[in-house]
Amino acid sequence: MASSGASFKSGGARRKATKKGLIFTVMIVGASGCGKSTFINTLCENPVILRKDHADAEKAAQLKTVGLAPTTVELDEDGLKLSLTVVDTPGFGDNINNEPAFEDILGYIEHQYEEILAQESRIKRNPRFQDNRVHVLLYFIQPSGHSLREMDIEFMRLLGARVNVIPVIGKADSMTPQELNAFKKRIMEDISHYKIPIYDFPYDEEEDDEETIEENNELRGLLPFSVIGSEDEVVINGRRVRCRQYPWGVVEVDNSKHCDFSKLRYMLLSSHLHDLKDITHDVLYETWRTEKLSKEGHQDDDSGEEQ
Ligand SMILES: Nc1nc2c(ncn2[C@@H]2O[C@H](COP(=O)(O)OP(=O)(O)O)[C@@H](O)[C@H]2O)c(=O)[nH]1
Ligand SMILES: [Mg+2]
Repeated sequence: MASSGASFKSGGARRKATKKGLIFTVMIVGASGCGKSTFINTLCENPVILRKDHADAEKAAQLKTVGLAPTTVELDEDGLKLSLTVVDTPGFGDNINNEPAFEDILGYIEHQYEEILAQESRIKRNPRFQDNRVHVLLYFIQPSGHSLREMDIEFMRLLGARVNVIPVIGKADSMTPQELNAFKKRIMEDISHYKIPIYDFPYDEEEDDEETIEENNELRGLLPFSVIGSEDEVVINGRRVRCRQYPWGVVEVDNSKHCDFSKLRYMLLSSHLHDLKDITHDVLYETWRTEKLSKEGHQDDDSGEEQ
């Protein structure tokens, strides 16, 4: 599968939010120190994740292994209640052999699918059952200026078959705009060369309206999103802005001239939230389910269904 559900329609206001609000889960993966925890706090607009440098020694020692740490925050996005769960993966990529970390993360994602399958097969549904499927995985690429590392390629290839993967360049303020553009271009060349299945804002030329097509093309053109994280605010011209301060000036998190953070946040939590959820259910979960049941030797009576 080159792209997660290229035949899938995007957008579309089909679903009503429940009383509890919409449920959405994001997983953050990438090397230590590339700004994941800071990004999560910036995304949630709350210090939900204790950063390494703030944490006590015990916590830091714990961070040396891959921990899968889900945190849920309730957000209000333009009047829409959103229950956002962010799964941090501290310790990823810190070992010489990262296969166990890949397995842990894949295991976590597939475990949520197992739970759904078990729930679907019950005669009486559990009313308190919570769908914990991961709707999108943000893969942080270090701002090295080179290209993808072997580990990045392997990881995204493996996980892209199970979850919507969106590549992101962390700490984008460590590169000049020219360096950043060249780096983005090289990464996309690698992604296409190695046929890495990422979420690339799929649309249907025939079914989708012009506006959707244009928006998706624009977002696709930004891939991989460059992000800057910060928990600090300063007042500039009477406006409170989240930024990183340097002796030569400030870089603003929400300024689209400085990085793609605001566009990424809007797309995740607003414009493409339903599309990411739909692809998770209709394509990724469905593929996993079919593979699993065929492996176990289940057969439909009316087999003849073609994929
Ligand atoms: N220059 C720069 N530094 C950052 C950025 N985000 C985080 N940092 C710093 O990088 C270090 C590691 O960040 P952290 O969020 O703990 O990374 P994690 O290990 O991936 O969770 C901290 O000192 C942060 O203050 C960023 O966007 N730009
Ligand atoms: Mg961290």
